[in-house]
Amino acid sequence: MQRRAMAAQATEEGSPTTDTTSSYDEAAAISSASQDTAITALVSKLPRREGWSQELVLYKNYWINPLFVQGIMRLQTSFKPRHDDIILTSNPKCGTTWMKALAFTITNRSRYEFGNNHPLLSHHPQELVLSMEIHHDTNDELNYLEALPSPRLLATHMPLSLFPQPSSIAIGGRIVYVCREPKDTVVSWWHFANKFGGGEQSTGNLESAIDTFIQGFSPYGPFWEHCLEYRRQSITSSDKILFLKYEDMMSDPVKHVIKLAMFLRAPFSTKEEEDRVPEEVVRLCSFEKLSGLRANQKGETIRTHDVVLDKSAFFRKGVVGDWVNHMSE
Ligand code: PAP
Repeated sequence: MQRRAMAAQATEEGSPTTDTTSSYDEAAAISSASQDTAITALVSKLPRREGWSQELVLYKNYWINPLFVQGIMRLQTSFKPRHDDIILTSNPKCGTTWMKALAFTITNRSRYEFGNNHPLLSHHPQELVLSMEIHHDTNDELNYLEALPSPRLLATHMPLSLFPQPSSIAIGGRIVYVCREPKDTVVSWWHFANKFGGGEQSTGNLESAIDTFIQGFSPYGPFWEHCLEYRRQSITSSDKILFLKYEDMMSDPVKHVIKLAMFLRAPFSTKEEEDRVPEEVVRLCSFEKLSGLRANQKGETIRTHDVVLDKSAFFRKGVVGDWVNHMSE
């Protein structure tokens, strides 16, 4: 509840072609009373595969944790997009935590100064911006999304093709997508999965993880299809989708923070730029700053059901090209 309250407070200011299931249409037709049971039943019929630390099901051509598919189905039946929604998206391990911190800080900078009381100093970025398909277990709990004041700052790993209809961007909302070098992404995932999945015993070695990742079998994979859905749409609708790369952001964070603020309709004024506010945002949200905070080192972030993650698991190295260090493994 604390996460939700915090998020609410903060917001006050190549595509897959083969359809493997008709679950979306079926889910849409289910009455809300029986929705939770029906959704569980639908997900139980999806093709399953083991190989990562978590079992994944194939839903509309994407391999996703079954609990998150349930969340997506609930969104598809119940989510009400708003014209001013901001949705942060990415493949997992591509920079979500960083983007949550940046977007939160930029859009709330008139509300929170960069001093000791800034929420980022006491709250994990994952608590400040909620992941749409992850932080709820039943349809009723989706009501918290409805309760958030506008403009809402939300996040998801959903592919664009799975967005609830009408899609947020169709009615004026905006999406920020972060893409990352897949070799660094799979290395990041593998370390992350080892942490919460019982080590290499359940995850397998890095080589086998890379093999399955390349085959398209990874959480929210296939990786490139996920990226390309957003990339293509960002080219035709650049006012609705901002497509960023983790490596570009790392090489010139200030430039990208200015660009991000512009896209989020919260541009920095000349005075703010003179006062080096963009640099302040970069500093506050940097890996070095965030990973060193007690709020991000101690304790657990409860995701959903019995999956519990250490807060520190979201901060490992935060560098470009770490895959090179794993080539001999
Ligand atoms: P998620 O998909 O589970 O939300 P996400 O935040 O997208 O995870 O990715 C985590 C990666 O971002 C980690 O990369 P690494 O394993 O290669 O180190 C993490 O270290 C990195 N990361 C977290 N915060 C920052 C930050 N402020 N700046 C740069 N990279 C960061």
